[in-house]
Amino acid sequence: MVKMKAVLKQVKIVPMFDFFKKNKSPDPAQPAPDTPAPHANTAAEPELATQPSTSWAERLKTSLSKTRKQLGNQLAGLFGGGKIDAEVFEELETILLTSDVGVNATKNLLNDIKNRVKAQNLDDTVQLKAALKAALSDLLTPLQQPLVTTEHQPFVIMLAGVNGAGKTTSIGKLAHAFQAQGKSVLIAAGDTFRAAAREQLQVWGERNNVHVVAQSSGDAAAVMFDAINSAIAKKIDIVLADTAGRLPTQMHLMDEIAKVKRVMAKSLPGAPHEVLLVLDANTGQNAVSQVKAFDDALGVTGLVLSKLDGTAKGGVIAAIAEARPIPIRFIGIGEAIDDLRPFVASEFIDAMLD
Ligand SMILES: Nc1nc2c(ncn2[C@@H]2O[C@H](COP(=O)(O)OP(=O)(O)O)[C@@H](O)[C@H]2O)c(=O)[nH]1
Ligand SMILES: [Mg+2]
Repeated sequence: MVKMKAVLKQVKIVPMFDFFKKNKSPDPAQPAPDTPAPHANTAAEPELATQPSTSWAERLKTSLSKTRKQLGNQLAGLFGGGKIDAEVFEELETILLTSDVGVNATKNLLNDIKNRVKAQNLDDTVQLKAALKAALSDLLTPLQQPLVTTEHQPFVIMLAGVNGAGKTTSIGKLAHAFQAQGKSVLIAAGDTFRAAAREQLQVWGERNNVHVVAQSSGDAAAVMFDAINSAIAKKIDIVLADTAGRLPTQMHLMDEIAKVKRVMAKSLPGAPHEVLLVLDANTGQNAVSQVKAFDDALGVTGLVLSKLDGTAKGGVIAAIAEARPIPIRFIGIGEAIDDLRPFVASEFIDAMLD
């Protein structure tokens, strides 16, 4: 509870339209541009996806400082100059493995780097950093596919994840961002396991002019049904559906969330249009098992990697990309309302390594 309150407090102090720089002062007479477009280099591509603001890049860097210490500093030692030999690769392997990159991603990144060393005739370790960055870029850039919400109205986004992953916080941040783009938002308080969670969302919604559909009955499927029908009637642009946290090992709960998803489709064919899995970066390799389990149960279409601030385990992003290359829609680097942004691979790699 304290957590959502933290977000609530931030609503007052954080500049309202800081989330997507492009929409700092939306003109109601002019339709606001949509969330980042899917294809790079198109006219519709919002500035944020390709031209991250300096301040955000700096904040990302600050947030990833623990990961950078874990990964970047060790690599700086290794890439300090000298002959590239088997020992260097062995040391690189150890650094990647101890930085949560995971066994498979480490193996593939090493192969990729070795190929680059051969193809480009690299002989000094100072040249390895660029090779590693290029290999990481090949792995992560395909996952840079910002969420597009214009194709459906309402566009229904379901959030899933284990307890404490950052679902409700992310919903607050997303509601704020969509509103800043001039979109109407409705929240479905589908975490019916905790009454306090529902009430907190309702209070937050009232203060921020976001309609919150909740039910005291404790039936998440009924909440979704109500929420989607209300969104259709009110011509709402975005529905953000919160769900109760669950462990992938609790099969009955995984079945239940799959049922919640099916009810959405019955209320509105095609819904949910996006199934966002929220992952706490602190969980390291465990995040990989979560992606697999939730994807198998729900068909995850996008990821939110939260809490990158304060964790040394940011390297897990590579392990996730290797295990299930699902688009990383957003990354979260703090509890403030504007601490969630679309994922930009190059920016992320720079923040991890430089
Ligand atoms: N530092 C940090 N904390 C976060 C972030 N996202 C969420 N949190 C915190 O994580 C805790 C759990 O978040 P919550 O949204 O309630 O998780 P839920 O159970 O998945 O709904 C709260 O204390 C949040 O403030 C983030 O990006 N960075
Ligand atoms: Mg929650």
